[in-house]
Amino acid sequence: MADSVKLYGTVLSAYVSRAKMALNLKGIKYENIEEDLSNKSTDLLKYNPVHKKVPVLVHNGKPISESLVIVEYIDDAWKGVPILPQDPYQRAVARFLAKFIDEKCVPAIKAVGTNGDDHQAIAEACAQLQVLENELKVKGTKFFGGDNIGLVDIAADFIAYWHGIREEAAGVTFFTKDKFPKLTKWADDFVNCQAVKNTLPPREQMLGFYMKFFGKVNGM
Ligand SMILES: N[C@@H](CCC(=O)N[C@@H](CS)C(=O)NCC(=O)O)C(=O)O
Repeated sequence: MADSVKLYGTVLSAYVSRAKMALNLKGIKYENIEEDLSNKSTDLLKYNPVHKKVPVLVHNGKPISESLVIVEYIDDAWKGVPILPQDPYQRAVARFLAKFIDEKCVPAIKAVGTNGDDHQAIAEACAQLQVLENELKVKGTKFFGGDNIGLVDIAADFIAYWHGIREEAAGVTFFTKDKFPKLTKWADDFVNCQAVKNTLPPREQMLGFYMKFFGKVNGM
């Protein structure tokens, strides 16, 4: 019997796109179920009762939550292009960086434009982005995963696509080619990958969301 693969998500979410990228890399067909987060479905609440968040992947009736756990699950459950390195040490390094992105880097970036002291917030965000810039410099590869995208690239999807649109809406720019030559080049290459392109929300829709978020749009 064919596998049943369902993904509960929302189109604007960078977390959900991570799961879609991993599914694309493995060439897995899946049913995309769009959730209304202001009125969560009984399925979502049943499948992710702890966090009640998307994405949730349901594989043959079994739910998996948390985007990075989902990406690793997809890599374990399906053959094909590997998403994590095979070497145990390199796997640990990839997991470390993915965790760093979620716990330090992206929160620092998201603090820009929302906190009072932007100067301080920008300095902190740049310090965290510099860690990734240095990582690419030392590796000397196109992607964090080498020649092809892997766990760290997928984990950093927000930096590659969402962040630039957020900067435009907030009217604050610090992720520039001058400051981050490797990371900005990586971002361009990443969003142009076949497995990534069709998982990204339409730019105008995303911009509209952030304009509203930053209070730049009246009556929305
Ligand atoms: N750590 C989670 C974060 C997922 C997350 O924050 N999802 C958001 C959408 S972008 C959500 O479902 N929010 C609903 C809520 O907070 O009630 C992951 O990596 O999957």
